[in-house]
Amino acid sequence: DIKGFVFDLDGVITDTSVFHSQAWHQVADKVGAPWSKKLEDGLKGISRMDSLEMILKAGNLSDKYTDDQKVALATEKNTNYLKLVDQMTPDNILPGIKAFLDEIKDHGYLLSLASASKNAPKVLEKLQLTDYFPKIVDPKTLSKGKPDPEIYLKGAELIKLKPEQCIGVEDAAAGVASINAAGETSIGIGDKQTLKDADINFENTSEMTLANIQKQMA
Ligand code: B16
Ligand code: MG
Repeated sequence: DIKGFVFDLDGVITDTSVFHSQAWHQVADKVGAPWSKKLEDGLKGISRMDSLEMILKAGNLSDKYTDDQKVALATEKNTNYLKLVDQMTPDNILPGIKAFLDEIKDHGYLLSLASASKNAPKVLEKLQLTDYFPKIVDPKTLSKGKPDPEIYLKGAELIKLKPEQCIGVEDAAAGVASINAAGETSIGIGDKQTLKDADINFENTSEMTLANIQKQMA
């Protein structure tokens, strides 16, 4: 029986995936790496330094920068990203998410957050959702990022549930792979083709209700 939900943040609870993309696009332009929809999608759920590596690789530029220069580029991206985060309000919560969080809380499900983002607590604060997530996986404690199962396994552990008692919710292919490898039920939000490995798919967040989930699990 399902007893809890492990949530991704960027692209599921809020539209920050657009901000991440915008800030990375600036870095790609700066270093002269080609930007594409495929690269943009591939960066979703991927840690900050791994994201930078993917961008540099796309432009065959990995060897052109020292480690210090790479850290500087990633820091610049984060500074630009945080400027966008600073302007966020609860209006940036994606449609239906607040209602869904209330619905699952009312039904006694447990909740945790499995975001790769080191900025997750700050984003939750901006959205005024901090109280919904007393349990947050600290990405600094991870040895491997998504698609490795570690982050979703920790999300379940934090709420003292077995993976098979949890549903993971994701907008990224790497995240769905992580949920599946952890042995949880996966919900993919967004393009069905990109998220074809998800057990349950919703085109957008407003479709995510307990009734719709039960329909798809039956
Ligand atoms: P930061 P999620 C991920 O968050 C984002 O999707 C990804 O684009 C970002 O690079 C990563 O967090 C790290 O974020 O630079 O803020 O630590 O989708 O796992 O909630
Ligand atoms: Mg995401």
